[in-house]
Amino acid sequence: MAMTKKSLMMLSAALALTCALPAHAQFQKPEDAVRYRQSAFNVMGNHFGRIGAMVAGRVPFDANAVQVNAEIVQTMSRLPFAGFVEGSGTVGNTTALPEVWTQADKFRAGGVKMQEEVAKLNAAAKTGNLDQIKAAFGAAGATCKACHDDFRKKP
Ligand code: ASC
Repeated sequence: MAMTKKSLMMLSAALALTCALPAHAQFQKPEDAVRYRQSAFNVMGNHFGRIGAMVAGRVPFDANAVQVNAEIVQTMSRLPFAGFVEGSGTVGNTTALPEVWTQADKFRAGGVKMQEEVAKLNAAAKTGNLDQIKAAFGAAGATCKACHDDFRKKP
C-alpha cells in the first residue's frame, strides 16, 4: 500500500517525537531501566559467547555463524547505556557500582570504546578470517572486562 503524503508526515512527526524524548521516558520506573540494560547485556553476552566458543575452539569455526552473531552483538551494544538512568543505581538486582554515575564521563568513554571494538569485531567477522576474528574478539572482550572491573560489583 502506498503511503499518502499525510501518513508520511504523521509518521515523521511521530518519529521526531520519539527521538526527542529523554532516555528516562523509556522507563516507567527505575527497576524497568535495570531490567532493560541487563537484558541488553545478557543478549549481547550470549551472542558474544557463541563467537568465543569458536575462537577458543570449543565449537567448530563457522564463518557464517560468526557473522550472524557479530551483527547481533553490534546491534545490542547500542542499547544498554540508555538504561543507566539517574536513580537506577540502587534498585532491583543491579550490580552497577555508584561510579557509573559519579564517574559518568569515564563510564561513557568505556561504553563508546566497547562499541568501537565491537564494530571492529563485526568488520572482522565479515572477512571470514579466523585470525582477524580472534584478534578483534580479544580486543572487544578486554573492553567488557575493563568496565566490569571498574563499574560492576564483584560477585
Ligand atoms: C564474555 C562475556 C563478557 C565478557 C568478559 C570479557 O563472553 O559475557 O562479559 O566476555 O567476560 O572479560
